[in-house]
Amino acid sequence: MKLLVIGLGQCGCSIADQFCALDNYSRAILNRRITILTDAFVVNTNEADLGSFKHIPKDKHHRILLGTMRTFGHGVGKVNAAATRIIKESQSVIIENVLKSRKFPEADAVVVIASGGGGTGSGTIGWVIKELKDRIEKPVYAIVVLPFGFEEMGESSFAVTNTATCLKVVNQYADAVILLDNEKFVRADISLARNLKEINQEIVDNFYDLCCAGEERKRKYLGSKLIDAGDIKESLEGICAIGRGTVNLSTFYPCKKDETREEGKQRMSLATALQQAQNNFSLPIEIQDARKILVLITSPRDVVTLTSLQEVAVFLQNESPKSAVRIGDYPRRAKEVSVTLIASKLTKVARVEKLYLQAENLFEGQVEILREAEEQIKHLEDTGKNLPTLG
Ligand SMILES: Nc1nc2c(ncn2[C@@H]2O[C@H](COP(=O)(O)OP(=O)(O)OP(=O)(O)O)[C@@H](O)[C@H]2O)c(=O)[nH]1
Ligand SMILES: [Mg+2]
Repeated sequence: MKLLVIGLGQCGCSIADQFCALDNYSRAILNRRITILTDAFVVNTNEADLGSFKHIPKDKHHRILLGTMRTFGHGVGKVNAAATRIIKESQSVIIENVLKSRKFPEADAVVVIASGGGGTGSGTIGWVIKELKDRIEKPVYAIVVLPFGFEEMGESSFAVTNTATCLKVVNQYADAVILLDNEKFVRADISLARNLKEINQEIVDNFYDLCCAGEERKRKYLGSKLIDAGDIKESLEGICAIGRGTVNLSTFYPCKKDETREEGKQRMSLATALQQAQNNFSLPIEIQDARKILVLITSPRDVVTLTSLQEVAVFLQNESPKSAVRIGDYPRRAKEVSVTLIASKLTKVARVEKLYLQAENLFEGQVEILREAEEQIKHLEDTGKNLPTLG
């Protein structure tokens, strides 16, 4: 599956840049030589941010600055409504660049990425997706990043109100919305910058085998149950979570001395990788709330037997009886088993419900906070009213 990627705001742009890094890695002569991106664009209202990416082409068609007349290149300072006003005035700039992209016809889908908590990405992503859906026939998927817990504190958290209002629009227009919860992956022992870098790498790496599997041209690497763009498109719907687990096979692999023992070890590795994939879901979810599941097992060819495929399918079907499960294999990796798992069309998402309710309370509280602030400021000014005025 080949993607065209658009990053909006700082977070969206950083993840789009990471997608470009993954594409470079995948295309490398010493690696798979598979292209997974047709093009990548970054968009921001902040000029300085646009200069900071390593892998996105450096021209102004790929690094798009919006709203200069309103922000003078300094961003919207977390006010997502201001970003929405800007995108409504200038969104065709993005679409025109996308449509002019040389390999656009080869893209199977467009992926638009932003954080919910910021201003630019959060305020623009819904409207960019709407315009794309109006103008192109390809599926348009969103990746929306949910805030860290510490950003949700206080009675005026932009992160909460921005994320909630962003999700409301994105859910309405995107073919599927993959949520990535920063809070789920936060590590207290490392810097914020390193946290963000690792989280971005983690989310993007989820797409590596998934996108490569259907683009593989060498017969020896074709799965017996191939997962290609069609399966992925059928599997992605509504709110989704994605996760991946990887387990190293024994260094003695492929030791054939004791085949039964070896097979036992391989099945154990597969079970562990599957469990890890569930633990690594980009969002806290209950898998029984999914209505569609996609699972791709990447491993050396002889590791995945028909029995082990069946075992994985039966396990997931039992865990999530109402889901349509699609399963595939990709005989590519050496000495490791990797499981990529997508839980899609989620019917309950506690994290999103909580954000919506929290945002509603904050919006209600805002009116009172503003009224009280004005009253107190007025009181402060009144206290000094008898002082002489300078000049
Ligand atoms: N995972 C991840 N989260 C990020 C990254 N950068 C920022 N965030 C999160 O995104 C939110 C802030 O959004 P930004 O993308 O910085 O904001 P923006 O869209 O540029 O909007 P403005 O700066 O307000 O114009 C916060 O919740 C951050 O925790 C990143 O590189 N990776
Ligand atoms: Mg910014």
